[in-house]
Amino acid sequence: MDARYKSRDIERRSLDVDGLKRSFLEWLVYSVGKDARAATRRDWFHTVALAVRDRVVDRWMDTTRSYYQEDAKRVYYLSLEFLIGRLLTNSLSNLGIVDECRQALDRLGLSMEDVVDAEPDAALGNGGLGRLAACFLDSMASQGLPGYGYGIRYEFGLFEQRFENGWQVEYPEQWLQFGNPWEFARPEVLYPVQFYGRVEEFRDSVGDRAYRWVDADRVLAMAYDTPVVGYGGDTINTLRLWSARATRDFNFGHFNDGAYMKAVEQKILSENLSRVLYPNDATETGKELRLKQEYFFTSASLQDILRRYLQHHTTFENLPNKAAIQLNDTHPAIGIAELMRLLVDQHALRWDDAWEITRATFAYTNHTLLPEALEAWPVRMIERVLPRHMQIIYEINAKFLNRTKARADGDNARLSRLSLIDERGERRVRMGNLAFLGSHKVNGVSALHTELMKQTVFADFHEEFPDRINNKTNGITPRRWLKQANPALSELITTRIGEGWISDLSQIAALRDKADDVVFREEFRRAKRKNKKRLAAYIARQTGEEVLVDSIFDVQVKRMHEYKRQLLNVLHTIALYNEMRDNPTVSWVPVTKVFAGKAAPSYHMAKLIIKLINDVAKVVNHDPSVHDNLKVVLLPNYNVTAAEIIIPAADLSEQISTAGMEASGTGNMKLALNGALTIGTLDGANVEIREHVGPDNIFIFGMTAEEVNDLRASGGFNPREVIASNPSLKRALDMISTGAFSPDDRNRYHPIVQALTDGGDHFLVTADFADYCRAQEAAMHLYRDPEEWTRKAILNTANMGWFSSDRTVNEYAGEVWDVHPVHPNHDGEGFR
Ligand code: B1H
Repeated sequence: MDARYKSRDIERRSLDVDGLKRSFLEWLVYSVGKDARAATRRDWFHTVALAVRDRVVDRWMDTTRSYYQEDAKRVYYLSLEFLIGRLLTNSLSNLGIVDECRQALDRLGLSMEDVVDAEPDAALGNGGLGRLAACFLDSMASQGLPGYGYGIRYEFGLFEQRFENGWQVEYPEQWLQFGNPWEFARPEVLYPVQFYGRVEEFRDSVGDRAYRWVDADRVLAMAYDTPVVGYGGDTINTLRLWSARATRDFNFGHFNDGAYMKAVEQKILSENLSRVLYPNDATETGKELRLKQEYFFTSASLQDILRRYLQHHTTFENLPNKAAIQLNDTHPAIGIAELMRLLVDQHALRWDDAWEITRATFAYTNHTLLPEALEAWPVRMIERVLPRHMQIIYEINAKFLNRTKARADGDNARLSRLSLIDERGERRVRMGNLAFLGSHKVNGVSALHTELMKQTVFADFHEEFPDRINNKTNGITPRRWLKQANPALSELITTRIGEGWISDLSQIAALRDKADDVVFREEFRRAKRKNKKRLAAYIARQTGEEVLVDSIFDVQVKRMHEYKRQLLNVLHTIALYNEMRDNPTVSWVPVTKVFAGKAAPSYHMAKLIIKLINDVAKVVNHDPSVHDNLKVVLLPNYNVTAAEIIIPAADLSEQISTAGMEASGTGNMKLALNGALTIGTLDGANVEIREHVGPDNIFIFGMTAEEVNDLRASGGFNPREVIASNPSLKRALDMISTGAFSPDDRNRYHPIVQALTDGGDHFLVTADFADYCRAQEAAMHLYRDPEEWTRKAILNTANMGWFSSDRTVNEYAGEVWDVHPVHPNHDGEGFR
């Protein structure tokens, strides 16, 4: 009998309560090796995860087999970050067995929440870029698209943030410490990756010039596979993460004891490659280890992709018809030179054929225009670390510039802007230019961002290749960000409009009518209140602070960055605090300011802003004269798990970046979908959110991207004048600068005050302050009318259907990848 069918007969597959319960007991004893009396919560988590994983593997193999059998075109999403978070509730929910699991645990005397809480949060990413990759994996699997994620299995994820004395302190995030029940180690899937060495020229069999990369160091990339469960459980895709393993080869002539120990030391060090995620969001470090990480996972992924392709094909001309490779920012852009090397040096293709195949296979997504985030590796570094790739990059550049030179009629400035090499100062390789040139499609992540790409960083390339840039506005998965994170609202929605919205979020538009239904409004408010209670309890647990459930939950959760302007929010907080103290008899709308977010460990200004928020919180929260009308909390260690608790509870969503600087934002979408009203600038996807929810249901303020651009072009403005003309701003800033919040160190915030005044206020905090306060007042005024507020909140939820990552992924599939759904054959067995 076929072993596969045999495995299907056993109990591992049963989805009813009894079957689950028996599986749990079996796993606990025989695999976790514990008696029910001795088992810890973590033991139970591992037990349940392993039992759930059992219910996935047959379908996973069916899916993979179907892709092979149909020789389907696959899409490969190459990303240095996958912010997947916890997987237990996600797997159960997508398999449709949350209730069954809860009951099975109940019968064992266990609480589902306790088991779920024992799972570490897989934080293999920094923020939006990494979470987008995770949402895309969910959307591809949920729609039956043959999509693979490729990345690095970091031993340490994004650092754990704690506050000590109000300051951020970083601790290592050891998420793998107790093992990872979701992954399958593949010790046989192993590829060599080389570094350093030199290039040797030789004559090939037909006498042509050829090159080989010799005397290089070698590291092995070993695969770990995590199944990606699509909604409904029909398609189970694969996330393949690479871990660095030392090779066993020693290449020296004399082999004495000392040399042996030295060599082993070197081997051990080579495994550092996959040790830790770089903690920078929208900034780059220029560190050699980072370049090596980028090449390491890109090279292993390309070798794997070619191996899979060659199982069905003997020549390469069909590669673009069978594989689409999406570059998540420039982090894997070295892959363009690597594919050229593999095709030309290892498979003996002609350069021009290899280039055509490469360009037709790759596509590139740009996620930021911030100059400090645009990768540009020193030529000297690439020459040393990847000598053959440097040659290939020169060759690509020479051929490109030769072709454009004729048409550029002597415009040398334009030519030097188009060059892959930045010749100003230390020579560098512009990875964005390489990614653009080596891709057939290049996209931005919101309409505004794509437009600005055309006008700024890629203006010359856009002129050269007018059909290449396209927009793909980001999206979020409704499975994790509504169904799982917000069961109260999800259940309400499903009772009213059915469950179609879960796999087709456009159906949520059916709620529009309900905005005028008093009963529905009451139920919607009840769901929000339940989530606010849950958050209030979480806040009390995390910070010891008690907050009023009936206050406005005004939420700003995202990485700490000057362009995101947490400072603007803090200044408003102080101004509001002053107003409340000045007017104690007014009946104020109570406000709870909720902040959360990590700062890059070397970003001093961002860390100082964290300390300021904590200092302001200390003063405000303990001042009896505001009568609990104002509370400020900064929640530690913002991650996917925290977001799942915070977002469903928000009333007001702060999306207040300086216009033109936030490429898209995705937290803005999660909050609006969960019924928060946005207070925001016309930046990133906020512009499109306004179009969808309607201008009456969003609080827009501040300068537009165009106004910001004009203001900067005209030499900026004088923040001193703005401050002098706005008493409440002046008073707030004076309090910060004279130590009202830092009596122990009155000069602590000098750098912040400096940046906002003599520093020229680059992010236009003072310039937008007055209009921001006006928008805040409008929000507080509206909150006094619960019916009207709820009506607008419902219209937000109802009008966010377009922001599903299913829609985004379908646009990529149709316009960039040309991939189509495959329906795996599960031998006709029903499931759900
Ligand atoms: C985004 C990054 C990023 N843009 C460099 N760029 C990194 C750049 O470690 N690094 O070197 C890490 C991350 N991340 C974000 O992408 C944008 O700021 C958001 O606006 C956008 O929503 C998100 C997804 O497109």
